Amino acid sequence: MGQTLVEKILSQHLADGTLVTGEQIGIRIDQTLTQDATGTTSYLLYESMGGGRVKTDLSVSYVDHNMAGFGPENHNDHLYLQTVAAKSGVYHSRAGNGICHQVHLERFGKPGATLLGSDSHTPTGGGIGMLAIGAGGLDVAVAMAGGPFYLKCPKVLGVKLTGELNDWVAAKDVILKLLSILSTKGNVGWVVEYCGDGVERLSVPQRATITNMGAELGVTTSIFPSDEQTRTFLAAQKRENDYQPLAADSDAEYDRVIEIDLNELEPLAACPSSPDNIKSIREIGGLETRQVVIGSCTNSSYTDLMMVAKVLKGRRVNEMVEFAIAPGSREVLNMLAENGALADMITAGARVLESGCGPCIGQGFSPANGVVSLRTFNRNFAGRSGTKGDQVYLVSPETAVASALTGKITDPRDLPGVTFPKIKMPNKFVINDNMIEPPLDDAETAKIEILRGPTIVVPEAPKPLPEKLAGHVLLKCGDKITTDHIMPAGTFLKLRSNVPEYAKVVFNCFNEEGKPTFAGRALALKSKGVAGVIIAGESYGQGSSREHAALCPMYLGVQVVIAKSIERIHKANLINFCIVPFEFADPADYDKIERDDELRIDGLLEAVKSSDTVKIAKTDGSFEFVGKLALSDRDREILLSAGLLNYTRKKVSE
Ligand code: MIC
Ligand code: SF4
Repeated sequence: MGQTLVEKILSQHLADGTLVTGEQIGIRIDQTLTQDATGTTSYLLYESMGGGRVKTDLSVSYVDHNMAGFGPENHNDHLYLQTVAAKSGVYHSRAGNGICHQVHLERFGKPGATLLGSDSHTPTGGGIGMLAIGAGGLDVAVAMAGGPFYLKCPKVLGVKLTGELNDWVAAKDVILKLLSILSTKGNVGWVVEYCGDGVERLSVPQRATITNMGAELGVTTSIFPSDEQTRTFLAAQKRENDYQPLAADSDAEYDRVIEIDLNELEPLAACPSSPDNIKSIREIGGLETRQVVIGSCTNSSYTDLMMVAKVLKGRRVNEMVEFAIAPGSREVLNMLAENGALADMITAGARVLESGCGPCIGQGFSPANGVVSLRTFNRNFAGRSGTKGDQVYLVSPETAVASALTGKITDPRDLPGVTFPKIKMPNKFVINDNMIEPPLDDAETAKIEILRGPTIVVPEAPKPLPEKLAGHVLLKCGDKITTDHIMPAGTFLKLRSNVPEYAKVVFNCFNEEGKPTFAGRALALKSKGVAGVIIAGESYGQGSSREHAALCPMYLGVQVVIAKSIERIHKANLINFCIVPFEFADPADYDKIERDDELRIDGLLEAVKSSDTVKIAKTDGSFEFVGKLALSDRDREILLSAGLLNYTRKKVSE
């Protein structure tokens, strides 16, 4: 039997274990990326491991999330990241150079290579045929130090694309369609591999939109073959040497196959407030909108924005709509500026934002109360925009620009008098890497002094697990709790390098005015030696890779999470910071535990050592249930070593 592309890349990179579905494997990581909001912790932990020159082929540190600079925190982070990158042999892409995933695709991505990134949208690199995986910053630090990355050998879902997209139907509609089929939960342990003749007619930026938002499925990653489209893109980036053709064998067998006929797709939207709440634009058309934003790592490529500029040329944005465009990279912005497209956008009434994450992570442009905001982004979790009760719809750039002109959610096919502007991939991109600082030679590296502003605080190490745990249920939450619920971004994002400060807003969305906060209650218990416990429903920890969603609760004394199910990256982060991730053996037991219950786990340490289950009891003796531990041997060792940092130090000294 032939191999899938995923199997081929995994077997070429296998460093530990055997390629048997569901078994734990370690793979060699060729490239890493970090961004500023996760990068400072990642590099602080990398330094704690001993630092030195990275052992990967290539590592890049990007600044793209925290750029507004209200107060000194952001700039302190940038200076730390730039100097620690120089000290570690890491490329540094400066603030303003663009969003990590877009720039990495343009300047560094390489078919067939593995990429580990401290950002959940790292799978964008799958658009160029990389096996690109999102992880916590500590996992990325280990990879920079030359350690393998551990994951469960995935099941491979073949998504067979046939036909061709019709005018005004976009790559975004492909991934929205897939989200409508698979939803955001229940896909842990899968990788999506695209195949079928429809693939040939999708450009690299279109493929990257699809693999990018594949993160919302909760899969490990998504990947496209590397073919003529890939070669053309790399050649236009003056990187043809990085090209190699790659595809699954013709007789490869997938664990499941889904077929999507591109011809049958229509413009879609993810409605508030989940990326899998999909409706067709025809269904929701006519709804008034007051804000439209085009950008983010999902939809801000040159071809996307040229299409937008052509539609806007000679027209005017609806007077009731605030309309913004954030180009994905400086390369894109430069090209739009040079060919006049930028002027067309500005003339039409667009506000041009800098190349970065911006509104996608609540850094400004929050919508007014009660209005519909249309965005080309990948996430619309409640409140992520910075407005409580927000109504964010995720759409393609085609739908976004059409709606910006009419002031109503508009199917772009219904836009009167506008023919679809087909944008060709340029033969040559305008390349200018002068905002990327390359690694230095050893003599220059030795002279670098790492700059650490006072807002950069080395995170506290986790405490070893107790033999028996006396715990208190600090919070009971429902299904699909995202890491944005656990650790809000927006105005708090600038606190990422300062755990004691950032921890104050853990689960802020559940805090009630005039009542003690989650953090306050947790710290009070911690001071009495009582462990914090979180009870959750399905798909706990969806979304971002932010390890702060484990690190900050750990700082507050949380030692156990008991959920119906936990998402992949978050579960790894919990283990890395020595929080034990239990699942309910019987999901019905979830209903029998309430906030403020006292729980005992007498056999905690023994269970972590060697058992797949443990008894958990209410301290008053009224109820007992079974917690399931789905852990690899390595996970157990990490927990027993009080977290990944200690575990790695131990391994290095051995
Ligand atoms: C996001 O899109 O949620 C982020 C912000 O890029 C995160 C990373 C972070 O929280 O810093 C992600 O996707 O992993
Ligand atoms: Fe940035 Fe948004 Fe992409 Fe996250 S999803 S990397 S915040 S643009």
